[in-house]
Amino acid sequence: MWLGIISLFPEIFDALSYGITGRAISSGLVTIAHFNPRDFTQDKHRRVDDRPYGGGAGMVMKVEPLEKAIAAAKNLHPTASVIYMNPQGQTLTQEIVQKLAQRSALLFLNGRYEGIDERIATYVDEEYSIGDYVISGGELASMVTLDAIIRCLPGALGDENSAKQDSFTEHRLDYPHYTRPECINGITVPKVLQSGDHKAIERWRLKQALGRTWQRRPDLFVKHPLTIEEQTLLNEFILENVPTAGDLLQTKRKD
Ligand code: 9D3
Repeated sequence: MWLGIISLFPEIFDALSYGITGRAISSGLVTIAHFNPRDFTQDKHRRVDDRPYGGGAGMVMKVEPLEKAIAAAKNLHPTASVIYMNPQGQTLTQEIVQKLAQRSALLFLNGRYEGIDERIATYVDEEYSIGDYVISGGELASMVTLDAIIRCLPGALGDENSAKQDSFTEHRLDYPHYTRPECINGITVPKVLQSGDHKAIERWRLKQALGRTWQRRPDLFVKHPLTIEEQTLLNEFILENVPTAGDLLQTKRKD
């Protein structure tokens, strides 16, 4: 997969060279090409921003350096879709990420300051936000999106991790994890995990995942309803986790 990045701060993307994304890059699974709008300026001050028409605080990214950066990228990869990360875009989901991961070339356009001149919109194919909170520019949003895309690529995850995400793990929260030692501060590892009974372990994990989803993210059950088998497991979880009289009297509180 070819990934083009248009940014005034290409160094931000150096963090992709660690871990899963780093291995995907060094193995040649992904190729990243940077285009800095500042390199496409003509004036001696290399200006990439200017004051907004109509006045007000902040600056706006100028059209010409962005147009030239897009042209340079499209010259290398004419079919690349231009993705503009901005707060007005559609909120990114795992479904969108999986669709993006199927493309052969993407070009990420990153805004700084108050954003880009609206006339660049004619070059933009898709716009995404990473959620309803304010960050300082498009780069970190692109990083999140790139990481999510790259780990979807066949061969990006190590062999032991590569078992493709099933619909269950995508639409439910994870189950609790434990490693050695067996006892820490009086809290022990659930016995079933040490039983070697793989069928029982699988069932326990499924039950915990459903229980935690019910407790913390019941909204996930609206879009992805419980199957009959899941409902049975969740009922068991609820019954097994009914607060005791001691819990209700708060006799165990440490504060
Ligand atoms: C505080 C400035 N805001 C005035 C109403 C507008 C604004 C401009 C530029 C808000 C954020 C930004 C920079 N953010 C992004 O470019 C961005 C972003 C985000 O802030 N939140 C979630 N997703 C994204 S994608 C790109």
